[in-house]
Amino acid sequence: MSTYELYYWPTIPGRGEPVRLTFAMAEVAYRDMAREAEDGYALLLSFNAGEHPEGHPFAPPYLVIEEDGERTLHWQSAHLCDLVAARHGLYAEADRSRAASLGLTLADLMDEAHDTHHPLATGLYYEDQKDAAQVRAKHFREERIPKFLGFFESQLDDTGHLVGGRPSPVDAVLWHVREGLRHAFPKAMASFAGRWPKLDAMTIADHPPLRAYLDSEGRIPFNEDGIFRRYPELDGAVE
Ligand SMILES: N[C@@H](CCC(=O)N[C@@H](CS)C(=O)NCC(=O)O)C(=O)O
Repeated sequence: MSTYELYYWPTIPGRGEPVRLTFAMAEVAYRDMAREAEDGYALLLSFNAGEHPEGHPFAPPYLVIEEDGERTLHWQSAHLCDLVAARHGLYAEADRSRAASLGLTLADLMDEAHDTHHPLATGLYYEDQKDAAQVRAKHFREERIPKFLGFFESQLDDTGHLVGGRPSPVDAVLWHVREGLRHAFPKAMASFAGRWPKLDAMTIADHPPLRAYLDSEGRIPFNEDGIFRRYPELDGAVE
């Protein structure tokens, strides 16, 4: 019997959300430690500072797995998704490398979405890098969104799935990223309507446990502290 503890910033979906979606698909219970804690930020900061016996990870999300009395520490969001998916049979072993590759590509896309509002440095406020953000966001809207989403459209099979002809966490994360892009760049995404029909048709309705999670309080709405931020000045229609 394993128990899972997820450690991630308590008020944003961020890079914790792919992991939460994977747990939801697996229908596996986990504790969302920073959201349970009285001061979730302090908990994360102490983990970042290497003050926990499990080890000193680089950056959240972190996952602590306890098994047979032994606690092990893991990090890197795409790796955590793969770990949970593989442990709970969410895809066949033969599909694991493809699923992991697609998951890492989605993490790259999330990084680039983040960098539209923080193009110079994560440690600077958005207000201190607004001019560079305008340039970065224009390139993201006009070049990177089409490259990434066109790629994912080409990877969806005729049943609308990315891996093994059945729903997998990689589908859930792609769906989430599509929703995030629609939140952050509504005008740009409206310009692309009809360009990627399989992506547009993606739904989580074929997976009731996922729907239940999305309708629960566990799901944190997109907000302007996270990766997908709606800053109208960074959005615009694409020709
Ligand atoms: N590639 C890592 C990125 C982790 C990351 O950047 N985490 C953010 C929160 S979303 C953070 O707190 N970073 C602190 C830092 O990089 O110093 C992943 O996907 O897990």
